[in-house]
Amino acid sequence: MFRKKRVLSFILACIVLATFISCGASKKSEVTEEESSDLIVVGFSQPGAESAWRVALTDSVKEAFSESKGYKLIYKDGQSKQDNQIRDIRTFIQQGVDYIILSPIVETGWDTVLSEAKQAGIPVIICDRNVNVSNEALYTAFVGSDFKSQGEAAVSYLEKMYDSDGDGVTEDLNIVHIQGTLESSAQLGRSKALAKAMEEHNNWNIIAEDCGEFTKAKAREIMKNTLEEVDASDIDVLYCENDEEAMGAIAALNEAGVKYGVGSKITVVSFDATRNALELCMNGQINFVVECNPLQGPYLYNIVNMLNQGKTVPKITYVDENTFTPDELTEDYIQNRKY
Ligand code: GZL
Repeated sequence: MFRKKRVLSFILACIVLATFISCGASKKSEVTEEESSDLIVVGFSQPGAESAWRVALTDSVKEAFSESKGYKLIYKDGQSKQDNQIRDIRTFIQQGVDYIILSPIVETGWDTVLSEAKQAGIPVIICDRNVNVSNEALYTAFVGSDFKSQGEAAVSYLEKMYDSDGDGVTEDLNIVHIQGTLESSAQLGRSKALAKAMEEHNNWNIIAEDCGEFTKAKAREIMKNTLEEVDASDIDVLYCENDEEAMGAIAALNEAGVKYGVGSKITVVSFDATRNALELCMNGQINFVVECNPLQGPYLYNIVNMLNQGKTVPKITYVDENTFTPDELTEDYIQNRKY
């Protein structure tokens, strides 16, 4: 009898405990739901995660729009497909987010979905790469890079490097050009600058050109194929439109035992300035790096904050960027960088 009583009171104690815990939990979710309804919801559509640079941008935006700052960020990776990004933006519209941040994989093809966001009264901020739309009012603001001047920085480096007597006439140049995702602003700006230089320097020749999709693997393949078609001793410049591509091409040059970088025939130029690439630059494997700043979170945060306060925001905000050569770099400097 006594034993039966003890089992019953034990079961009772368990029931009481379980009820108490679930009350606590629902109290917790109640609070969170309450809190989350006060949070400003931002939908963030990224083209993909193709590079260390892209990951740094994602982290920067996640850090800027944290719940502790009153925001709820819904992050979507478009898996390198525009259709996925368009689908993700439509989902944000259905979810009734307060703002949409879009890093567009390519420049065109956004008019329709941006009109839908506008009709829904949701401000869209374009970040990193730009859009080319029929009506600029389809988006509220752009935060990102000036890719044309990035390309021009690389070209003027080559002009200085190959115009040793400063008479404006450079030596003959054979260039291997590994492009980024075609029709993306980054590719268009970096390629256009080189194309313009080709017109101005009729002794500059592009001896190989292909699209590396901003990835290491694709660039390595392109460089490997190029070395099968072109004699390495005929290459003067390797113009890679991001660090991943430069590192891929360098891997192929290493495999082929071809020398490159400072003190050798092949000058390597890259874009982004991620830590790994700056290491390669510091030790002379990459001659010149044009920075593309992925720490765009704080810039975007300022824009959204101003919009929250009903303030007018600048249509275009270019992020701060730099260029690097080996002698300008130290291990300390590189290790202290966020990306
Ligand atoms: C540039 C950005 C590019 C980077 C690449 O702003 O869009 O995409 O240069 C990345 O690393 O893939």
